[in-house]
Amino acid sequence: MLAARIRGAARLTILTGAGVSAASGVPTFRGPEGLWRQFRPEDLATPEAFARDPRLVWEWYAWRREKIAACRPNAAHDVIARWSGVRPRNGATQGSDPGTERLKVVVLTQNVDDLHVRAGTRNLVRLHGSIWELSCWNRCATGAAWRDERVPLPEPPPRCPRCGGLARPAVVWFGESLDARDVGAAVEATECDVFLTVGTSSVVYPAAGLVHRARERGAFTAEVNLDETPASSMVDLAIHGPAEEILPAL
Ligand code: BJW
Repeated sequence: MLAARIRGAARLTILTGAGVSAASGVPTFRGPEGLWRQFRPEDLATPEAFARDPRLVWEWYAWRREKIAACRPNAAHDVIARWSGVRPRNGATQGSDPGTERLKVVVLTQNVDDLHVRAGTRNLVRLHGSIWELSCWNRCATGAAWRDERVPLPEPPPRCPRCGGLARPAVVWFGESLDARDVGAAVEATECDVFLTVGTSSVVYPAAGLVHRARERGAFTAEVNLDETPASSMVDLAIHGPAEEILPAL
């Protein structure tokens, strides 16, 4: 049913969360093995936490960067990359999957691991930023981010190369606004034929509200997740299973 919907669609929007990277070995946030079982978000993922103890926050991010650096995109990232219109990561000269030639795909991700980038996904909006980018805590030079992929990071906490002040991970913490352009692109992408939400607990806003908006605008909505989420009862189709198996099967 979902495959037929996607085949018939002109515009497909996919919203992804930590569950998409779980099979790659990236820890999720919620659930039995989730990061929030071990750590409190208010101690590590808020501007107040960083202001209080930047070294502690950086130690946590440095640990996560090391874990993520050892991870590779999995079959779910690969399928999403293919649908977004690129050649597969192995460089084979295949085109898009049959029936998807005219499909316009927008991928909205809450993940900061950049595994979608490494899989070659096009039209990607990183709603919560990237763990591989840093920005100036003092917002010198308008707070523009720079890329720093060094693992391990020498002498955390790292410094801003422009003003010498503290650098921070260029991710979106609780209580912080998402980039207005990213929100605009995400809202625009809710104007679609099929809206697919994959591997997200659907509890963190504003991302969690996008599937509702897509449905209001007439999209066929579907969820792929191991478990029930607050979105399960409102989507047109909820498929329970691992994204790395369901997406290739689709
Ligand atoms: C599988 C699988 C497999 C496993 N296959 N599935 C409106 C209402 C209520 C509250 C708010 C609201 N608007 C704003 C808020 C406040 C807040 C919020 O939403 N709070 C709620 C938690 C209550 N939002 C914000 O503060 C946001 N800012 C904002 O809106 O600014 C304006 C504003 C501020 C304050 C008030 C009002 C307005 C910013 C949110 C930033 C979130 N940041 C984090 C950390 C990013 C940096 C980092 O990584 O360190 O983003 S928190 C964390 O949660 C991370 C994730 O991107 C995000 C979502 O998590 P996700 O991806 O869904 O992961 P999990 O672990 O929760 O779920 C994984 C799922 O996968 C599970 O369901 C599994 O079953 C499944 N799964 N393996 C398929 N193999």
